[in-house]
Amino acid sequence: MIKEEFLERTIDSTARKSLEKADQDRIETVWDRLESQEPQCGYGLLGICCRNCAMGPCRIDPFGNNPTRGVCGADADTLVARNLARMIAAGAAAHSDHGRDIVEVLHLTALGKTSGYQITDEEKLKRIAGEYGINVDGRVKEEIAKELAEKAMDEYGMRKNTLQFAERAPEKRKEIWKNLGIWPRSIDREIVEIMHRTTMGVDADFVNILLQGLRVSLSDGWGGSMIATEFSDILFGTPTPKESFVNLGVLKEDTVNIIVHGHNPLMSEMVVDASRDAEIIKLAKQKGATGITLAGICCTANEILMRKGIPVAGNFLIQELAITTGAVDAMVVDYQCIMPSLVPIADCYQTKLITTSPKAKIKGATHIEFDPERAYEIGKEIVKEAIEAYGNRNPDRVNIPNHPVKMMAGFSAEAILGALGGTVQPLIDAIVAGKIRGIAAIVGCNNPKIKQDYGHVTLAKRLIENNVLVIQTGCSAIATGKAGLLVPEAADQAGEGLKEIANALGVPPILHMGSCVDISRILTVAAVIAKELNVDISDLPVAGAAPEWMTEKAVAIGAYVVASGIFTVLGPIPPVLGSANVTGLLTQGLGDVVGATFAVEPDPEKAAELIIKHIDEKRKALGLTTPPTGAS
Ligand code: BF8
Repeated sequence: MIKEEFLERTIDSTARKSLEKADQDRIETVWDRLESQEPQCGYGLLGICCRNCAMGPCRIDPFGNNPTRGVCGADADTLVARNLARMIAAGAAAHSDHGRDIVEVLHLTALGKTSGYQITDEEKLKRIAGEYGINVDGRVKEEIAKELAEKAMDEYGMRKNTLQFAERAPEKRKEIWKNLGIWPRSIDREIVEIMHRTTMGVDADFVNILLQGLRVSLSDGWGGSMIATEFSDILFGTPTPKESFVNLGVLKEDTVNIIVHGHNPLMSEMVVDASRDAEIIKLAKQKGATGITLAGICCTANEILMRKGIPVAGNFLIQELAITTGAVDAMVVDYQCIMPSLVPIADCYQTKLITTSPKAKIKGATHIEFDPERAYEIGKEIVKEAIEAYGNRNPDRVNIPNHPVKMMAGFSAEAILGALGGTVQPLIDAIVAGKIRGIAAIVGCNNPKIKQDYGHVTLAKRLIENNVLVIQTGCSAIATGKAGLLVPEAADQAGEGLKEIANALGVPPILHMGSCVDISRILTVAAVIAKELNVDISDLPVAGAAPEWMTEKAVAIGAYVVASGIFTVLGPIPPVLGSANVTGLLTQGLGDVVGATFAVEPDPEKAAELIIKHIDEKRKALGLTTPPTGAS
């Protein structure tokens, strides 16, 4: 019998079993630490505290009593807007710096200065180069890649003054951005400008601050994230549909088990290749293992799942529990969403925790630094460390829960278009006919404040039952994968119309489109559909949701999705309620400005209703009749 409190923490059966084991082994987890933080700071939750100068820290009374202003005189509106803008900037920085690393490696690869990398998708290289106005005729791929990478590098600086991929948006959307003065000029510039504007004594107009927040978010969605996605496809291949498995059951008792965790595929791709190296596999067998199992956690998992079909051990809240299985010989991390708590847990189970990025060291972990010039050799070194650690594994402490669940992933924009015969018209026809009521993107994290995966899975189920095609990325996609919804057979749980379309195409009713930077793939598809219909993105029967969001990256994503014209429902409340003006702008005012707003709805059942209502309103405005609700 699993303890009631563990049933409340997660709906993932493998996580529940691992929580039991963690408890028996006296391992402290993220849920325990959340409890020890409660009650959390009310000022922080409302966004009305400021540490931006040494006259503070300041806070503002949420009930309108004194203090109503910080020492400098900033009021609640300014504080909340500043704090939110800094969250957006931090999130955009994370995605965009990931993109920068990809651009650098593409550049070095073009110069012949890397080991293990190659230009895998030459067709895509030429297509993207064409978008950037680069002549591709009669040139070798390395020459084109070098010029393309250099043009992208310019987009991080201040000479070019525009972002190429923003041109993908429909004309009406581009006009909105230009008229509002939020067309992104560069990636780094917008982020730096937020830091400038929100330092002591600069921008104190909450509307002005938030507009810059939208601009920085656009430089992420249509800039850094889109570059990360498209340039990764050039290096590692554009994803195509493939089958794999998910949950902690992908680990095996008799193999060397390696988990890659983090976001950037540069290192994890090399670990994948090294783990398939015949000489390395031989070494593992010499140590008594039957082979090497590689699995992923978080978004680097999604990257190598999408392109290589590598199985997924779990999403964000699984990282600690994976180690408590006692079966992980090495966990290899790059950056983002990596809990420092992994160090003491890894120590308990003789797991090698290996950090690889100079940007993300953790005290107590083994650091093997990523270097693109020796990337493949480093990949082999890492796998050898895992093989060594396998020899130290204590079989008495191993407990791998359950059986893995089958899943399908790999739905890049190109793969979706390919499945539809090269054009979005069949998708549009299905929407017009009401077989597909609309499209909802469910994305984002796990958050221990919410029962793990419950928000994602419940919302996805309700939407597909109502013929809403669901597209997903990030930890959200892993959640529905674990729940068995990312297989074609799950179409049986969809409404009749969606079921018919999914069955005809042989795809699940929920399409896994990749990692969080791959939300840019969703923007690309939305832009293609809007252009085809000669409308704006905000006219489409489309919505977004982040039912369990947690990181600053998710705030940046929410901002660019709304700024792109897509209504978005958040589960957890962002720290904005300390300002009625900011809250009003985000939930209502933005509608008049960018044609979309945020809503907050922690209950996924109600969130589904909000999304369906929104989709039906958009359908009506397009002159499409609303199909009967429900059910298969
Ligand atoms: O970039 S969904 S917990 S892993 S932040 Fe992190 Fe959130 Fe997961 Fe991916 Ni995205």
